[in-house]
Amino acid sequence: MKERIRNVALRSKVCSAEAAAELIRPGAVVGASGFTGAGYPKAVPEALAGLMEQAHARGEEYRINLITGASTGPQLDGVLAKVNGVAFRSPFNTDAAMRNRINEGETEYFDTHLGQVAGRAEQGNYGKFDIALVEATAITEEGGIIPTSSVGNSQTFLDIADKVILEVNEWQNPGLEGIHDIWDGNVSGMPPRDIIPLLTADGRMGGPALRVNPDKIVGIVKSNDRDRNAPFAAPDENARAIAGHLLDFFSHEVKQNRLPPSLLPLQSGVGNVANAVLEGLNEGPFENLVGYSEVIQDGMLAMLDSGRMRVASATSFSLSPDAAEEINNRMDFFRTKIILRQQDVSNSPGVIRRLGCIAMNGMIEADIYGNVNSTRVMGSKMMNGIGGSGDFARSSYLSIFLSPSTAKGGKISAIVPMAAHVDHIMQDTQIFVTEQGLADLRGLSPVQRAQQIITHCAHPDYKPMLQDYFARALKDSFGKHTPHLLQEALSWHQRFVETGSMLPA
Ligand code: 0RQ
Repeated sequence: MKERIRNVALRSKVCSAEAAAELIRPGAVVGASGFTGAGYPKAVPEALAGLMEQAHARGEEYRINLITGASTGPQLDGVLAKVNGVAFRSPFNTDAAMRNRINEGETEYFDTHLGQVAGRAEQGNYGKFDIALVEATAITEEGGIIPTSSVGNSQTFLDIADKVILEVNEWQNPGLEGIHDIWDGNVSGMPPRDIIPLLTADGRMGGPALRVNPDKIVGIVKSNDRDRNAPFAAPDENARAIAGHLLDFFSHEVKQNRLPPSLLPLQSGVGNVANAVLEGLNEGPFENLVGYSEVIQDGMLAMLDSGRMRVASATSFSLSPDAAEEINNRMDFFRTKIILRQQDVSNSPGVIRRLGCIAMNGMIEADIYGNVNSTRVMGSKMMNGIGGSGDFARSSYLSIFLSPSTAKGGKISAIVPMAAHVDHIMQDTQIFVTEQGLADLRGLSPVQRAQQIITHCAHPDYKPMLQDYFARALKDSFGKHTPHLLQEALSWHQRFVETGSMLPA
Protein backbone atom coordinates (compact mmCIF):
# COMPACT_ATOMS: atom_id res chain seq x y z
CA MET A 1 0.00 0.00 0.00
CA LYS A 2 2.96 2.36 0.47
CA GLU A 3 3.36 2.39 -3.29
CA ARG A 4 -0.32 3.21 -3.67
CA ILE A 5 -0.52 5.90 -0.97
CA ARG A 6 2.67 7.80 -1.66
CA ASN A 7 1.70 10.94 0.27
CA VAL A 8 3.00 10.19 3.75
CA ALA A 9 0.71 12.59 5.62
CA LEU A 10 -2.41 11.03 4.09
CA ARG A 11 -1.48 7.54 5.32
CA SER A 12 -2.79 8.57 8.75
CA LYS A 13 -6.29 8.77 7.24
CA VAL A 14 -6.48 5.08 6.38
CA CYS A 15 -9.49 3.49 8.07
CA SER A 16 -11.83 0.52 7.71
CA ALA A 17 -14.69 0.49 5.23
CA GLU A 18 -17.10 0.32 8.18
CA ALA A 19 -15.61 3.42 9.83
CA ALA A 20 -15.82 5.32 6.52
CA ALA A 21 -19.39 4.16 5.91
CA GLU A 22 -20.45 5.55 9.31
CA LEU A 23 -19.50 9.00 8.04
CA ILE A 24 -22.21 8.76 5.37
CA ARG A 25 -25.28 9.79 7.34
CA PRO A 26 -28.95 9.14 6.48
CA GLY A 27 -30.12 11.64 3.87
CA ALA A 28 -26.59 12.36 2.63
CA VAL A 29 -26.04 13.44 -0.96
CA VAL A 30 -23.17 11.28 -2.21
CA GLY A 31 -21.23 11.89 -5.41
CA ALA A 32 -19.48 8.65 -6.35
CA SER A 33 -16.98 7.77 -9.03
CA GLY A 34 -18.00 5.13 -11.55
CA PHE A 35 -19.04 4.92 -15.18
CA THR A 36 -20.46 1.90 -17.07
CA GLY A 37 -19.43 -0.56 -14.40
CA ALA A 38 -15.88 0.75 -14.11
CA GLY A 39 -14.05 2.68 -11.42
CA TYR A 40 -16.79 2.79 -8.79
CA PRO A 41 -16.22 2.41 -5.03
CA LYS A 42 -16.86 -1.10 -3.74
CA ALA A 43 -15.88 -1.64 -0.12
CA VAL A 44 -17.55 1.41 1.47
CA PRO A 45 -20.94 0.90 -0.26
CA GLU A 46 -21.00 -2.72 0.91
CA ALA A 47 -20.31 -1.60 4.48
CA LEU A 48 -22.90 1.15 4.13
CA ALA A 49 -25.51 -1.36 2.95
CA GLY A 50 -24.84 -3.33 6.16
CA LEU A 51 -25.48 -0.21 8.28
CA MET A 52 -28.66 0.52 6.33
CA GLU A 53 -29.95 -2.99 6.79
CA GLN A 54 -29.45 -2.80 10.56
CA ALA A 55 -31.12 0.62 10.73
CA HIS A 56 -34.08 -0.54 8.65
CA ALA A 57 -34.46 -3.58 10.93
CA ARG A 58 -34.74 -1.14 13.85
CA GLY A 59 -37.41 0.75 11.90
CA GLU A 60 -35.15 3.72 11.16
CA GLU A 61 -34.90 5.32 7.73
CA TYR A 62 -31.35 5.21 6.34
CA ARG A 63 -31.19 6.16 2.66
CA ILE A 64 -28.96 8.39 0.55
CA ASN A 65 -29.15 10.34 -2.69
CA LEU A 66 -26.62 8.84 -5.08
CA ILE A 67 -25.14 10.71 -8.05
CA THR A 68 -22.43 9.06 -10.15
CA GLY A 69 -20.76 9.33 -13.52
CA ALA A 70 -22.97 6.67 -15.08
CA SER A 71 -23.81 3.03 -14.24
CA THR A 72 -21.84 1.22 -11.55
CA GLY A 73 -21.99 -2.42 -10.49
CA PRO A 74 -23.34 -4.88 -7.95
CA GLN A 75 -21.03 -3.63 -5.18
CA LEU A 76 -22.57 -0.13 -5.35
CA ASP A 77 -25.97 0.09 -7.04
CA GLY A 78 -26.69 -3.57 -6.39
CA VAL A 79 -26.02 -3.71 -2.66
CA LEU A 80 -27.71 -0.38 -1.95
CA ALA A 81 -30.78 -1.32 -3.99
CA LYS A 82 -31.09 -4.61 -2.15
CA VAL A 83 -31.51 -2.78 1.17
CA ASN A 84 -33.64 -0.05 -0.46
CA GLY A 85 -30.95 2.40 0.54
CA VAL A 86 -31.23 4.93 -2.28
CA ALA A 87 -33.93 7.61 -2.14
CA PHE A 88 -32.78 9.44 -5.29
CA ARG A 89 -30.54 8.23 -8.10
CA SER A 90 -29.05 9.96 -11.12
CA PRO A 91 -27.87 10.03 -13.95
CA PHE A 92 -27.65 6.47 -15.38
CA ASN A 93 -28.21 2.93 -14.15
CA THR A 94 -28.00 -0.56 -15.62
CA ASP A 95 -28.11 -2.59 -12.40
CA ALA A 96 -31.13 -4.92 -12.38
CA ALA A 97 -31.87 -4.56 -8.65
CA MET A 98 -31.72 -0.76 -8.86
CA ARG A 99 -33.84 -0.83 -12.01
CA ASN A 100 -36.52 -2.75 -10.09
CA ARG A 101 -36.53 -0.15 -7.29
CA ILE A 102 -36.83 2.61 -9.88
CA ASN A 103 -39.67 0.90 -11.73
CA GLU A 104 -41.49 0.05 -8.49
CA GLY A 105 -41.42 3.77 -7.69
CA GLU A 106 -39.32 3.22 -4.55
CA THR A 107 -36.25 5.08 -5.78
CA GLU A 108 -36.71 8.45 -7.48
CA TYR A 109 -34.58 8.50 -10.61
CA PHE A 110 -33.74 11.08 -13.22
CA ASP A 111 -31.61 10.19 -16.22
CA THR A 112 -29.58 13.11 -17.51
CA HIS A 113 -27.31 13.81 -20.46
CA LEU A 114 -24.03 12.53 -19.06
CA GLY A 115 -22.08 15.52 -20.32
CA GLN A 116 -24.33 17.82 -18.27
CA VAL A 117 -24.24 16.14 -14.87
CA ALA A 118 -21.18 18.00 -13.59
CA GLY A 119 -22.73 21.34 -14.51
CA ARG A 120 -26.04 20.44 -12.85
CA ALA A 121 -24.16 19.36 -9.73
CA GLU A 122 -22.20 22.63 -9.70
CA GLN A 123 -25.47 24.55 -10.02
CA GLY A 124 -26.87 22.81 -6.96
CA ASN A 125 -29.59 20.86 -8.75
CA TYR A 126 -28.94 17.81 -6.55
CA GLY A 127 -28.57 19.77 -3.31
CA LYS A 128 -25.37 20.19 -1.36
CA PHE A 129 -22.99 17.26 -1.78
CA ASP A 130 -22.05 15.88 1.63
CA ILE A 131 -19.61 13.21 0.47
CA ALA A 132 -17.46 12.52 -2.56
CA LEU A 133 -16.71 8.79 -2.62
CA VAL A 134 -14.01 8.14 -5.20
CA GLU A 135 -12.07 5.04 -6.19
CA ALA A 136 -8.34 5.65 -6.74
CA THR A 137 -5.49 3.69 -8.25
CA ALA A 138 -2.98 5.63 -6.18
CA ILE A 139 -2.38 8.84 -4.26
CA THR A 140 0.70 10.69 -5.47
CA GLU A 141 3.48 12.21 -3.35
CA GLU A 142 1.76 15.59 -3.76
CA GLY A 143 -1.65 14.25 -2.78
CA GLY A 144 -3.06 13.98 -6.31
CA ILE A 145 -5.65 11.24 -6.87
CA ILE A 146 -4.98 8.87 -9.77
CA PRO A 147 -8.40 7.65 -10.97
CA THR A 148 -8.98 4.01 -11.88
CA SER A 149 -10.85 2.61 -14.89
CA SER A 150 -13.11 5.65 -15.28
CA VAL A 151 -12.88 9.39 -14.64
CA GLY A 152 -16.55 10.36 -14.81
CA ASN A 153 -17.54 13.30 -12.60
CA SER A 154 -14.96 12.64 -9.89
CA GLN A 155 -13.17 15.99 -10.19
CA THR A 156 -16.43 17.90 -9.79
CA PHE A 157 -17.53 15.78 -6.82
CA LEU A 158 -14.12 16.25 -5.13
CA ASP A 159 -14.44 20.01 -5.71
CA ILE A 160 -17.95 20.53 -4.39
CA ALA A 161 -18.45 17.91 -1.66
CA ASP A 162 -17.93 18.83 2.00
CA LYS A 163 -16.04 15.63 2.78
CA VAL A 164 -14.09 13.12 0.75
CA ILE A 165 -13.71 9.35 1.17
CA LEU A 166 -11.22 7.59 -1.06
CA GLU A 167 -11.04 3.89 -1.86
CA VAL A 168 -7.61 2.82 -3.02
CA ASN A 169 -8.28 -0.36 -4.96
CA GLU A 170 -5.33 -2.72 -5.31
CA TRP A 171 -7.14 -4.74 -7.97
CA GLN A 172 -6.83 -1.75 -10.32
CA ASN A 173 -3.67 -1.84 -12.40
CA PRO A 174 -1.01 0.63 -11.14
CA GLY A 175 -0.08 1.08 -14.80
CA LEU A 176 -3.29 3.13 -15.24
CA GLU A 177 -1.27 6.07 -13.98
CA GLY A 178 -0.68 8.33 -16.99
CA ILE A 179 -3.69 7.17 -19.02
CA HIS A 180 -5.94 9.95 -17.68
CA ASP A 181 -5.99 13.55 -18.83
CA ILE A 182 -7.46 15.72 -16.09
CA TRP A 183 -7.98 19.27 -17.26
CA ASP A 184 -8.41 22.11 -14.78
CA GLY A 185 -10.26 24.52 -17.08
CA ASN A 186 -13.76 25.64 -16.21
CA VAL A 187 -15.97 23.22 -18.18
CA SER A 188 -19.05 23.09 -15.93
CA GLY A 189 -18.61 25.80 -13.29
CA MET A 190 -20.01 29.32 -13.19
CA PRO A 191 -20.18 30.85 -16.71
CA PRO A 192 -18.52 32.19 -18.71
CA ARG A 193 -16.78 28.85 -19.16
CA ASP A 194 -13.48 28.12 -20.85
CA ILE A 195 -13.04 27.00 -24.43
CA ILE A 196 -11.88 23.38 -24.24
CA PRO A 197 -8.57 23.39 -26.15
CA LEU A 198 -9.00 19.95 -27.67
CA LEU A 199 -8.43 20.02 -31.42
CA THR A 200 -7.92 16.31 -32.02
CA ALA A 201 -9.20 13.18 -30.27
CA ASP A 202 -5.68 12.33 -29.09
CA GLY A 203 -4.94 15.76 -27.62
CA ARG A 204 -3.87 16.09 -24.01
CA MET A 205 -4.59 19.23 -22.00
CA GLY A 206 -4.01 18.38 -18.37
CA GLY A 207 -2.26 16.05 -15.95
CA PRO A 208 -2.62 12.52 -14.64
CA ALA A 209 -4.26 13.24 -11.28
CA LEU A 210 -7.47 14.61 -9.78
CA ARG A 211 -6.99 17.48 -7.34
CA VAL A 212 -8.42 17.47 -3.83
CA ASN A 213 -8.09 19.63 -0.75
CA PRO A 214 -6.45 17.17 1.71
CA ASP A 215 -8.29 18.75 4.65
CA LYS A 216 -11.56 17.44 3.22
CA ILE A 217 -10.38 13.82 3.21
CA VAL A 218 -12.04 12.05 6.15
CA GLY A 219 -11.13 8.48 5.29
CA ILE A 220 -9.00 6.37 2.98
CA VAL A 221 -10.11 2.77 2.60
CA LYS A 222 -8.10 -0.02 1.06
CA SER A 223 -10.03 -2.32 -1.25
CA ASN A 224 -9.28 -5.16 -3.58
CA ASP A 225 -12.24 -5.99 -5.78
CA ARG A 226 -12.85 -6.15 -9.49
CA ASP A 227 -14.99 -3.93 -11.72
CA ARG A 228 -18.30 -5.34 -12.94
CA ASN A 229 -16.91 -6.27 -16.37
CA ALA A 230 -19.94 -8.07 -17.80
CA PRO A 231 -19.28 -10.28 -20.82
CA PHE A 232 -20.69 -9.32 -24.23
CA ALA A 233 -22.78 -11.85 -26.14
CA ALA A 234 -21.17 -12.93 -29.40
CA PRO A 235 -22.72 -10.95 -32.26
CA ASP A 236 -25.81 -12.76 -33.55
CA GLU A 237 -27.08 -12.78 -37.12
CA ASN A 238 -29.02 -9.52 -36.63
CA ALA A 239 -26.04 -7.70 -35.18
CA ARG A 240 -23.85 -8.86 -38.05
CA ALA A 241 -26.46 -7.76 -40.60
CA ILE A 242 -26.71 -4.33 -38.98
CA ALA A 243 -22.93 -4.00 -39.02
CA GLY A 244 -22.88 -5.03 -42.70
CA HIS A 245 -25.43 -2.38 -43.74
CA LEU A 246 -23.52 0.29 -41.84
CA LEU A 247 -20.16 -0.63 -43.34
CA ASP A 248 -21.67 -0.50 -46.85
CA PHE A 249 -23.03 2.95 -46.02
CA PHE A 250 -19.62 4.17 -44.82
CA SER A 251 -17.97 2.88 -48.01
CA HIS A 252 -20.59 4.66 -50.09
CA GLU A 253 -20.07 7.91 -48.17
CA VAL A 254 -16.30 7.70 -48.67
CA LYS A 255 -16.84 7.18 -52.43
CA GLN A 256 -19.10 10.24 -52.51
CA ASN A 257 -16.42 12.27 -50.67
CA ARG A 258 -18.78 12.90 -47.81
CA LEU A 259 -16.46 11.05 -45.42
CA PRO A 260 -12.65 10.81 -45.44
CA PRO A 261 -11.14 7.34 -46.02
CA SER A 262 -10.30 7.02 -42.33
CA LEU A 263 -13.87 8.11 -41.49
CA LEU A 264 -14.32 10.55 -38.58
CA PRO A 265 -13.93 10.05 -34.81
CA LEU A 266 -16.24 7.20 -33.86
CA GLN A 267 -18.61 7.24 -30.91
CA SER A 268 -20.16 3.94 -30.10
CA GLY A 269 -22.66 3.12 -27.37
CA VAL A 270 -22.47 0.07 -25.18
CA GLY A 271 -24.35 -3.12 -25.97
CA ASN A 272 -24.05 -6.05 -28.26
CA VAL A 273 -25.07 -4.35 -31.49
CA ALA A 274 -22.61 -1.48 -30.98
CA ASN A 275 -19.89 -3.99 -30.21
CA ALA A 276 -20.70 -6.01 -33.35
CA VAL A 277 -20.35 -2.87 -35.47
CA LEU A 278 -16.88 -2.28 -34.04
CA GLU A 279 -15.96 -5.88 -34.74
CA GLY A 280 -17.18 -5.36 -38.31
CA LEU A 281 -15.09 -2.20 -38.65
CA ASN A 282 -12.07 -4.12 -37.44
CA GLU A 283 -12.45 -6.44 -40.41
CA GLY A 284 -13.55 -3.76 -42.88
CA PRO A 285 -11.59 -1.64 -45.35
CA PHE A 286 -11.05 1.45 -43.15
CA GLU A 287 -7.64 2.24 -41.67
CA ASN A 288 -6.27 4.78 -39.25
CA LEU A 289 -9.53 5.12 -37.35
CA VAL A 290 -9.96 7.24 -34.25
CA GLY A 291 -12.37 6.79 -31.34
CA TYR A 292 -13.90 9.77 -29.55
CA SER A 293 -16.52 8.23 -27.33
CA GLU A 294 -17.52 7.95 -23.72
CA VAL A 295 -16.64 4.28 -23.26
CA ILE A 296 -13.98 1.98 -24.59
CA GLN A 297 -15.51 -1.45 -25.01
CA ASP A 298 -14.08 -4.75 -26.26
CA GLY A 299 -14.56 -3.85 -29.92
CA MET A 300 -12.50 -0.68 -29.63
CA LEU A 301 -9.79 -2.48 -27.71
CA ALA A 302 -9.54 -5.06 -30.50
CA MET A 303 -9.24 -2.27 -33.07
CA LEU A 304 -6.46 -0.59 -31.08
CA ASP A 305 -4.73 -3.95 -30.82
CA SER A 306 -4.95 -4.66 -34.55
CA GLY A 307 -3.75 -1.14 -35.39
CA ARG A 308 -7.01 -0.45 -37.24
CA MET A 309 -7.69 2.28 -34.69
CA ARG A 310 -4.90 4.71 -33.87
CA VAL A 311 -6.18 6.19 -30.64
CA ALA A 312 -9.31 6.17 -28.51
CA SER A 313 -10.54 8.89 -26.16
CA ALA A 314 -13.30 8.25 -23.61
CA THR A 315 -14.15 8.72 -19.96
CA SER A 316 -14.31 5.04 -19.03
CA PHE A 317 -13.72 1.43 -19.91
CA SER A 318 -16.63 -0.95 -20.33
CA LEU A 319 -14.99 -4.32 -20.79
CA SER A 320 -15.72 -8.02 -20.62
CA PRO A 321 -13.64 -9.98 -18.07
CA ASP A 322 -11.42 -11.28 -20.90
CA ALA A 323 -10.77 -7.82 -22.31
CA ALA A 324 -10.09 -6.44 -18.81
CA GLU A 325 -7.47 -9.12 -18.32
CA GLU A 326 -5.98 -8.36 -21.72
CA ILE A 327 -5.61 -4.68 -20.97
CA ASN A 328 -4.21 -5.40 -17.51
CA ASN A 329 -1.57 -7.66 -19.02
CA ARG A 330 -0.62 -5.15 -21.69
CA MET A 331 -1.18 -1.81 -20.02
CA ASP A 332 2.07 -0.31 -21.32
CA PHE A 333 0.87 -0.86 -24.89
CA PHE A 334 -2.68 0.41 -24.37
CA ARG A 335 -1.68 3.42 -22.25
CA THR A 336 -0.09 5.03 -25.31
CA LYS A 337 -3.31 4.65 -27.31
CA ILE A 338 -6.04 5.49 -24.80
CA ILE A 339 -6.95 8.73 -23.04
CA LEU A 340 -9.56 8.88 -20.27
CA ARG A 341 -11.04 12.34 -19.58
CA GLN A 342 -13.65 13.98 -17.35
CA GLN A 343 -17.10 13.18 -18.75
CA ASP A 344 -18.01 16.83 -19.28
CA VAL A 345 -15.02 16.90 -21.67
CA SER A 346 -15.54 13.51 -23.37
CA ASN A 347 -19.22 14.38 -23.89
CA SER A 348 -18.84 18.10 -24.54
CA PRO A 349 -21.15 19.10 -27.42
CA GLY A 350 -18.58 21.72 -28.49
CA VAL A 351 -15.78 19.17 -28.82
CA ILE A 352 -18.05 16.57 -30.45
CA ARG A 353 -19.13 19.14 -33.03
CA ARG A 354 -15.58 20.40 -33.63
CA LEU A 355 -14.19 16.91 -34.17
CA GLY A 356 -17.19 15.88 -36.28
CA CYS A 357 -17.96 12.57 -34.63
CA ILE A 358 -19.94 9.69 -36.07
CA ALA A 359 -22.44 8.81 -33.33
CA MET A 360 -23.69 5.22 -33.25
CA ASN A 361 -26.21 4.39 -30.54
CA GLY A 362 -28.79 1.76 -29.77
CA MET A 363 -32.45 2.49 -29.18
CA ILE A 364 -35.60 1.02 -27.70
CA GLU A 365 -37.81 2.21 -30.56
CA ALA A 366 -38.17 4.83 -33.26
CA ASP A 367 -41.39 6.14 -34.68
CA ILE A 368 -42.04 6.42 -38.38
CA TYR A 369 -40.66 9.98 -38.38
CA GLY A 370 -37.44 9.08 -36.62
CA ASN A 371 -38.15 10.31 -33.10
CA VAL A 372 -36.23 7.93 -30.86
CA ASN A 373 -37.05 6.42 -27.50
CA SER A 374 -33.82 5.20 -25.90
CA THR A 375 -35.04 4.74 -22.39
CA ARG A 376 -38.65 3.97 -21.46
CA VAL A 377 -40.20 0.64 -22.43
CA MET A 378 -43.89 1.22 -23.28
CA GLY A 379 -43.27 4.84 -22.32
CA SER A 380 -43.19 4.16 -18.61
CA LYS A 381 -40.67 1.51 -17.62
CA MET A 382 -37.09 2.69 -17.29
CA MET A 383 -34.47 0.57 -19.04
CA ASN A 384 -31.15 2.39 -18.43
CA GLY A 385 -31.26 6.09 -19.22
CA ILE A 386 -30.38 8.53 -21.98
CA GLY A 387 -26.69 8.22 -21.14
CA GLY A 388 -24.45 10.04 -23.56
CA SER A 389 -26.60 9.29 -26.58
CA GLY A 390 -28.08 12.79 -26.57
CA ASP A 391 -24.73 14.52 -26.09
CA PHE A 392 -23.46 12.77 -29.20
CA ALA A 393 -26.60 12.44 -31.36
CA ARG A 394 -27.33 16.16 -31.49
CA SER A 395 -23.79 17.41 -31.99
CA SER A 396 -22.18 14.78 -34.21
CA TYR A 397 -21.42 15.01 -37.92
CA LEU A 398 -23.57 11.92 -38.44
CA SER A 399 -26.23 10.68 -36.03
CA ILE A 400 -26.90 6.96 -36.43
CA PHE A 401 -29.29 4.72 -34.49
CA LEU A 402 -28.96 0.94 -34.60
CA SER A 403 -31.39 -1.73 -33.44
CA PRO A 404 -32.85 -5.08 -34.34
CA SER A 405 -36.24 -4.40 -35.96
CA THR A 406 -38.05 -6.36 -33.25
CA ALA A 407 -37.55 -7.15 -29.57
CA LYS A 408 -38.78 -9.89 -27.24
CA GLY A 409 -38.94 -12.64 -29.83
CA GLY A 410 -40.84 -10.52 -32.35
CA LYS A 411 -43.60 -9.43 -29.96
CA ILE A 412 -42.41 -5.82 -30.06
CA SER A 413 -41.65 -3.75 -33.14
CA ALA A 414 -38.75 -1.32 -32.83
CA ILE A 415 -40.44 0.83 -35.50
CA VAL A 416 -43.78 2.09 -34.22
CA PRO A 417 -46.37 4.64 -35.37
CA MET A 418 -45.58 6.99 -32.47
CA ALA A 419 -42.78 6.62 -29.92
CA ALA A 420 -44.17 6.19 -26.42
CA HIS A 421 -41.42 8.46 -25.10
CA VAL A 422 -38.97 10.67 -26.99
CA ASP A 423 -35.30 11.10 -26.07
CA HIS A 424 -34.07 12.17 -29.50
CA ILE A 425 -36.24 14.38 -31.66
CA MET A 426 -36.29 13.80 -35.41
CA GLN A 427 -34.03 16.82 -35.94
CA ASP A 428 -31.27 14.92 -34.09
CA THR A 429 -31.54 11.62 -35.97
CA GLN A 430 -30.33 10.97 -39.50
CA ILE A 431 -29.55 7.32 -40.21
CA PHE A 432 -31.43 4.26 -38.95
CA VAL A 433 -30.15 0.74 -39.31
CA THR A 434 -31.91 -2.51 -38.51
CA GLU A 435 -31.09 -6.00 -39.81
CA GLN A 436 -33.67 -5.26 -42.56
CA GLY A 437 -31.70 -2.36 -43.99
CA LEU A 438 -30.61 1.26 -43.67
CA ALA A 439 -32.73 4.40 -43.95
CA ASP A 440 -30.87 7.59 -44.82
CA LEU A 441 -33.13 10.46 -43.75
CA ARG A 442 -30.81 13.36 -44.36
CA GLY A 443 -32.57 16.30 -45.94
CA LEU A 444 -36.01 14.67 -45.95
CA SER A 445 -39.37 15.95 -44.70
CA PRO A 446 -41.35 13.98 -42.09
CA VAL A 447 -43.53 12.28 -44.74
CA GLN A 448 -40.44 11.36 -46.79
CA ARG A 449 -38.69 10.12 -43.65
CA ALA A 450 -41.63 7.86 -42.81
CA GLN A 451 -41.56 6.30 -46.28
CA GLN A 452 -37.84 5.52 -45.91
CA ILE A 453 -38.01 4.12 -42.38
CA ILE A 454 -41.00 1.90 -43.07
CA THR A 455 -39.52 0.63 -46.35
CA HIS A 456 -35.97 -0.04 -45.14
CA CYS A 457 -36.12 -0.72 -41.39
CA ALA A 458 -39.44 -2.31 -40.42
CA HIS A 459 -39.73 -6.06 -39.86
CA PRO A 460 -41.91 -7.87 -42.45
CA ASP A 461 -44.37 -8.83 -39.68
CA TYR A 462 -44.99 -5.16 -38.94
CA LYS A 463 -44.33 -3.44 -42.28
CA PRO A 464 -47.87 -3.89 -43.70
CA MET A 465 -49.33 -2.61 -40.43
CA LEU A 466 -47.12 0.48 -40.59
CA GLN A 467 -47.91 1.06 -44.27
CA ASP A 468 -51.61 0.79 -43.50
CA TYR A 469 -51.36 3.21 -40.55
CA PHE A 470 -49.34 5.70 -42.56
CA ALA A 471 -51.65 5.57 -45.61
CA ARG A 472 -54.70 6.23 -43.44
CA ALA A 473 -52.87 8.96 -41.52
CA LEU A 474 -51.94 10.68 -44.80
CA LYS A 475 -55.65 10.77 -45.62
CA ASP A 476 -57.32 11.40 -42.27
CA SER A 477 -54.79 13.20 -40.06
CA PHE A 478 -55.75 16.59 -38.59
CA GLY A 479 -52.62 18.03 -40.22
CA LYS A 480 -50.92 16.53 -43.24
CA HIS A 481 -47.39 17.63 -42.37
CA THR A 482 -46.56 14.96 -39.77
CA PRO A 483 -49.61 12.76 -40.17
CA HIS A 484 -50.94 10.85 -37.17
CA LEU A 485 -54.15 9.20 -36.11
CA LEU A 486 -54.11 10.24 -32.49
CA GLN A 487 -56.53 7.63 -31.21
CA GLU A 488 -54.48 4.87 -32.78
CA ALA A 489 -50.91 6.20 -32.55
CA LEU A 490 -50.09 4.44 -29.26
CA SER A 491 -52.45 1.49 -29.72
CA TRP A 492 -49.56 -0.91 -30.47
CA HIS A 493 -48.09 -0.19 -27.04
CA GLN A 494 -51.48 -0.53 -25.40
CA ARG A 495 -51.97 -3.88 -27.15
CA PHE A 496 -48.61 -5.10 -25.85
CA VAL A 497 -49.47 -4.03 -22.30
CA GLU A 498 -52.81 -5.86 -22.53
CA THR A 499 -51.83 -8.98 -24.51
CA GLY A 500 -48.04 -9.27 -24.35
CA SER A 501 -47.63 -8.63 -28.07
CA MET A 502 -47.88 -5.70 -30.48
CA LEU A 503 -49.18 -8.11 -33.12
CA PRO A 504 -52.99 -8.35 -33.33
CA ALA A 505 -54.43 -11.68 -32.05
O1 0RQ B 1 -33.54 -6.65 -23.00
O2 0RQ B 1 -31.75 -8.09 -22.24
O3 0RQ B 1 -33.99 -8.14 -21.14
O4 0RQ B 1 -33.70 -9.04 -23.44
O5 0RQ B 1 -33.44 -3.93 -24.31
O6 0RQ B 1 -31.46 -4.60 -26.13
O7 0RQ B 1 -31.25 -5.28 -28.50
O8 0RQ B 1 -29.56 -6.13 -26.79
O9 0RQ B 1 -29.61 -3.71 -27.59
O10 0RQ B 1 -27.75 -3.69 -25.84
O11 0RQ B 1 -27.89 -2.00 -27.76
O12 0RQ B 1 -29.48 -1.91 -25.84
C1 0RQ B 1 -31.56 1.16 -25.94
C2 0RQ B 1 -31.24 -0.40 -24.05
C3 0RQ B 1 -30.42 -1.00 -26.35
C4 0RQ B 1 -29.22 0.76 -25.04
C5 0RQ B 1 -30.62 0.14 -25.33
C6 0RQ B 1 -34.60 -4.65 -24.70
C7 0RQ B 1 -34.06 -5.94 -25.24
C8 0RQ B 1 -32.96 -6.24 -24.23
C9 0RQ B 1 -31.15 -4.55 -24.78
P1 0RQ B 1 -33.22 -8.10 -22.41
P2 0RQ B 1 -30.45 -5.05 -27.27
P3 0RQ B 1 -28.56 -2.85 -26.76
C10 0RQ B 1 -23.46 5.20 -24.68
C11 0RQ B 1 -24.79 5.63 -25.23
C12 0RQ B 1 -29.38 4.45 -24.00
C13 0RQ B 1 -28.03 4.97 -23.56
C14 0RQ B 1 -27.09 5.14 -24.69
C15 0RQ B 1 -29.30 1.97 -24.13
C16 0RQ B 1 -32.40 -4.85 -23.97
O13 0RQ B 1 -28.64 1.14 -26.24
O14 0RQ B 1 -29.37 1.85 -22.93
O15 0RQ B 1 -27.39 5.05 -25.86
N1 0RQ B 1 -29.29 3.19 -24.72
N2 0RQ B 1 -25.88 5.42 -24.33
O16 0RQ B 1 -35.04 -6.94 -25.28
C17 0RQ B 1 -38.84 -3.49 -25.03
C18 0RQ B 1 -38.27 -2.49 -27.06
C19 0RQ B 1 -36.92 -2.92 -26.85
C20 0RQ B 1 -36.63 -3.62 -25.68
C21 0RQ B 1 -34.80 -3.40 -26.85
N3 0RQ B 1 -38.63 -1.79 -28.15
N4 0RQ B 1 -39.16 -2.79 -26.11
N5 0RQ B 1 -37.58 -3.91 -24.77
N6 0RQ B 1 -35.32 -3.90 -25.72
N7 0RQ B 1 -35.78 -2.79 -27.56
C22 0RQ B 1 -23.40 4.45 -23.35
C23 0RQ B 1 -23.67 5.30 -22.14
O17 0RQ B 1 -24.31 6.28 -22.22
C24 0RQ B 1 -23.13 4.92 -20.86
